[in-house]
Amino acid sequence: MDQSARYANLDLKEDDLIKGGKHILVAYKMKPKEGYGYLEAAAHFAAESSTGTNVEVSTTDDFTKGVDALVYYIDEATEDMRIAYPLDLFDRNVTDGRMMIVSFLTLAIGNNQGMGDIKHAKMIDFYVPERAIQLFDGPSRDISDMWRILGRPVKDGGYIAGTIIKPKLGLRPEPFANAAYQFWLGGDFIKNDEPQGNQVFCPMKKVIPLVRDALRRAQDETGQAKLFSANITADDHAEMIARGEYVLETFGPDADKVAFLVDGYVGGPGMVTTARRYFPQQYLHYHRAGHGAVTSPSAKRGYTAFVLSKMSRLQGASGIHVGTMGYGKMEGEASDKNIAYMIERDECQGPVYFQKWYGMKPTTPIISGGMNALRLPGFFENLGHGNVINTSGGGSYGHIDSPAAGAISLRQSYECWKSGADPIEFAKSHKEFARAFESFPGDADKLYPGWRQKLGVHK
Ligand code: CAP
Ligand code: MG
Repeated sequence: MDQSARYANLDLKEDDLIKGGKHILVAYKMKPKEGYGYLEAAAHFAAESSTGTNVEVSTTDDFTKGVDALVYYIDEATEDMRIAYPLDLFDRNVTDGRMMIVSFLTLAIGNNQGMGDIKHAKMIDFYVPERAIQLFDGPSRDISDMWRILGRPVKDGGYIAGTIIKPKLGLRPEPFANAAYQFWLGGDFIKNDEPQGNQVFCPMKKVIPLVRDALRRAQDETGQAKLFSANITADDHAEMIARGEYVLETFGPDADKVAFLVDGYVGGPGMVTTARRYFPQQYLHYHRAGHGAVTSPSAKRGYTAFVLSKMSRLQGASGIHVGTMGYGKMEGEASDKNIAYMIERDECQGPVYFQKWYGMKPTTPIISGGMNALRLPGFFENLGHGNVINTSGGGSYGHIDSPAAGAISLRQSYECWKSGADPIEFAKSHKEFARAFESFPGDADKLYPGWRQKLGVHK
């Protein structure tokens, strides 16, 4: 059944829809299956994503038609399809009338992902009108809170040197806390790795008091504040709260130094919102493990990493992993810097839509995945600033001298880039940075050819 007379209106102008402020606009790359017309498939897609199904139903009335999603732009050659979703389509909380990402996803990337006449469809951007921005939680804490705790300027406070406790799993409580202490002697921020929580060989109630003690000792020794991002991921809302409360209680007077990490992609929006609403005083660290299943450029379905990140700001993530833009070990490219700009700025041009955030707090780009002191200068150069949290697990615990030296090498790397120095020259007067070359010789050979000779390393 061709539903394009009802679910498509190609005369609608995007500018007018934006000025009207009554729609969420969504841009997809969509391809119908063989034998289906583009507009017909697009209209069916909009129907299934809003008020319709594959047949007319007798219960539809005139009001229903007022909340139809409408295809307003198509370009078959480029597979571009854009749909306007009336704001009233989206579910609101009973408790406080607010909007929720789960409802947005259920419509905009719901049943349409499995339709028989659609070969594939992937969301590449979306536009949120001012009214909807007002109705999402947004972050309650942001990087300025971290900078303040660290005693840095709250604007442009710069690079936060972080790590992930490694090995990923398999440390018992004492070695775990010791690994934390070692890094904190030189660095600022440590997170649990995404699967670390309450394993039988490292129970939370054994390890967290030791981590708290390590933090206190490192603070005493260095005279600097230290930060810990504790993983409170769990299926159960009550379990998450129990974990969070336990960590805060254990950290006591240092509880302001605690962030909460949630595996927000596998856990879903409910998990993110549990952390955002129940612990609004804590920095909310969104780890996106699993996202590649839908965001990878090789996946023609789902949504992009850009879309995931943009949604996370609406949900209230204080920070989210945004990859390393091709400089680390995970998939990504230099142009992914636009993901960082979209979540940290008050207005930004996305792949399709220009988005204003109307003062919503920023979400910090968290840079992670195969990073080390040698890879960072190029990364900063591409991004154009260093106001990020970087977690380098291998890059810290893989430093040949110590985790503290690894941490210091990261900070030196930022200082090197910031001062515009040549990394090899800088290494001559910065020991930990210099030793990073010997720690990661494969990277050194690739990024700084001739480094051995220039630094006098002959091993
Ligand atoms: C990095 C990491 C992070 C990834 C996630 C890991 O460790 O802890 O989870 O960065 O990817 O387990 O691989 P290393 P992304 O520093 O040792 O590589 O940040 O892209 O979401
Ligand atoms: Mg990890």
